Amino acid sequence: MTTDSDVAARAAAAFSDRYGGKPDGLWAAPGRVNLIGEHTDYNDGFVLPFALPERVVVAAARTDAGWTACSDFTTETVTFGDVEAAAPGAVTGWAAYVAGVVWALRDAGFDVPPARLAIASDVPVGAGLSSSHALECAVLTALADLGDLDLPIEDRPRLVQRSENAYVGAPTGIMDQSASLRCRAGHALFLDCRSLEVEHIPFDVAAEGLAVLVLNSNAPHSHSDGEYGARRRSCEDAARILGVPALRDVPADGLETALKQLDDAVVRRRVRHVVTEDQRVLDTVELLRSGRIREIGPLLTASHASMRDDFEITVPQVDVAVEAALMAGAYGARMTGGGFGGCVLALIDADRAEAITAAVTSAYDQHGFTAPTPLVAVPSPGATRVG
Ligand code: GAF
Repeated sequence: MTTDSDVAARAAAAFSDRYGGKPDGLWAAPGRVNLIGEHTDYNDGFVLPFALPERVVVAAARTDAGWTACSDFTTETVTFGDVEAAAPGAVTGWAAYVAGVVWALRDAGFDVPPARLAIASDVPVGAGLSSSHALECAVLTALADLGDLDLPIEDRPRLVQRSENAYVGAPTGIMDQSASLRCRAGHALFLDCRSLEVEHIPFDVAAEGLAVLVLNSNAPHSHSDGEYGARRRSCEDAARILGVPALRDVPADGLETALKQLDDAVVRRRVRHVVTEDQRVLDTVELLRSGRIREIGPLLTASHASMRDDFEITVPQVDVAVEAALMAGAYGARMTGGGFGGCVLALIDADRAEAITAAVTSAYDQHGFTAPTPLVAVPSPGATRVG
């Protein structure tokens, strides 16, 4: 068996430690950064994420009955059988992400193989880089292979979303699973969240002397689940009032007319964010298709302003990071992910990563914030077998 990274080696070692022997295989799924298109996925709109090199790796082997999972970040080993796998919510904590995938597969009629799983990860947790979706996608990929399930790649994101929505209980959209499962190295994933059609858009920043710097604001996520659900309900209510299936159906040039039909100023702001953000994704894709990477900078920054002022999902830490990165020469910067903390991304000249990190760190220092944690995000492949 070959392993292609420390994380894979850790997963294999965790398997041997807890269960003895060797796994049947190793499967990896990455975290993601969303280049642009925030809170548009559950509005049937457009998103443009790319996968990170940071991954969850699952070492797995078939067994006789039930499912057992352990992870190298906890001493806990969780076992569940048919009963728990049939009852959303029966398994809680980190293992819910494993049980949820088993449940979603079985609920869709698949004969899921009983298995032992050992998990390792280097996706930062709680940073808005989709560590939990990476775990679910790695588990799904492992179980699909182990059971030789006839499960086309296009159908996999919806199953992971069902696991997340109905078993784990988080009302998330379809972006993160699609990114983790379907991204390609050197490309961003242009996803139409209604049709689920994808286009792999070349995004070779290094070839242009550029980099995407990701700074974890280390801001604690507060009430993020409740706020996320509230934003989602507000968008769905607005679509109902406007008489459209989803906010995606409000065209950018019909925005002013739509806003006049909405009495509530807060709802008007939410709608303006979603409609303008969809258009920014389309504009970004157009620029990338013609190789004009630097020119997407202002769209990234406009996306941030829209999240800050209209969708109201930023916190001071991310606003300060965006401002400081721009002052230090970034072409554009924005918060990425669900919001209320998490990470900021900045499109920068590759040789400016240290200088821009230092500028943001110094601004954080002045505000009394905990220093940000940097990583340079390289567009990487989606979920795959790695050993
Ligand atoms: C979270 C969700 F999981 C995604 O579905 C998406 O809505 C995102 O927030 C905001 O764009 O990552």
